[in-house]
Amino acid sequence: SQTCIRQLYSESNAIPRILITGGLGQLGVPLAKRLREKYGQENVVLSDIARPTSVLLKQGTYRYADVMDYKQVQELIVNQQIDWLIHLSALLSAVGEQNVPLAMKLNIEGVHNILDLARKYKCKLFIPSTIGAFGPDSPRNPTPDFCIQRPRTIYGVSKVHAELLGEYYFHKYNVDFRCLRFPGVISADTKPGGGTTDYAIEIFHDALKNNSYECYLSADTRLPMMYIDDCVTSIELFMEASPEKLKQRTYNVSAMDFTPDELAKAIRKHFPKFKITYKTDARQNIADSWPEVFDDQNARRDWGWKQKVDLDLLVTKMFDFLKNGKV
Ligand code: AKB
Repeated sequence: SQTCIRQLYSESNAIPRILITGGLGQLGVPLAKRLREKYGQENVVLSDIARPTSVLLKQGTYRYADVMDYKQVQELIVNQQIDWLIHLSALLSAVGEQNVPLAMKLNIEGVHNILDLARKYKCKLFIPSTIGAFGPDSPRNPTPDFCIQRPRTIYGVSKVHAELLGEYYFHKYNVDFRCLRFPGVISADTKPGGGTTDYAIEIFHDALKNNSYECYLSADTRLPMMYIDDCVTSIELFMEASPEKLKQRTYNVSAMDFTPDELAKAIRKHFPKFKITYKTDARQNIADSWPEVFDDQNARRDWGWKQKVDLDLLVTKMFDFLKNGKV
């Protein structure tokens, strides 16, 4: 049970105190929930620059923290006795292209601050990367962990920067840096955050509301994807993996891949009259430069990554949540 796990951790004196930055985006809230169940509500601090809902405030500690403000995050790490930093703050691919200066500040300077603080306070550090860290010169089907990376978005460039700098801090300063490259992550409880893979979330909302969806990617645009629960599990497993297991510090993880046409077919099993139409925009160019199928065999081999949710189960879970407010 969770109590036993907590007891075990406290007996070995290793229960971590965790700070999550950018915690009010798509990943932070479900991740905090999972980590609080495991390590205790009092050991996970969620932070962001937005105002939290009162429901969220009841779930545990929330602090204002702007990752571009070094001293503010430093103060939080010191006062809260933080051992693990989970750095989720970032502008995603589509919104990043609309505000490159902000993306550079947040995604690059923010990472510099966090890396330096992880070094100074000997924190274990997790920074997510993405399929967007690859580009038109990368092999797309499948895309392995190690290959050419020449992304064409500021988001992708900043994520390659984070991967390389994190690995540099690991080799140079022994910072326990860990990084997973995520595919499009699909969840029902937060609004899509300005990514290229957002269609795979919006489609469920529109299917319920209008029984139709106009997709900004073409019917045959294949992209790797993952359900939020699997994403959270991958972070949990990876952060807990003993260092000897890690043969590298940055791993691809994936769960499935599909096209808008295939997703629409899976939705029609629930709503036979569901209609999808297509009107591509600038996000098509981004998707065309990204992996179609993600090769995550190293994560599976080294630390036991395995997804639970496939396309059909994903569709069922999304509709269950959106219709009944539960998974
Ligand atoms: C995006 O589309 O920008 C993100 C991602 C794949 O990293 N969801």
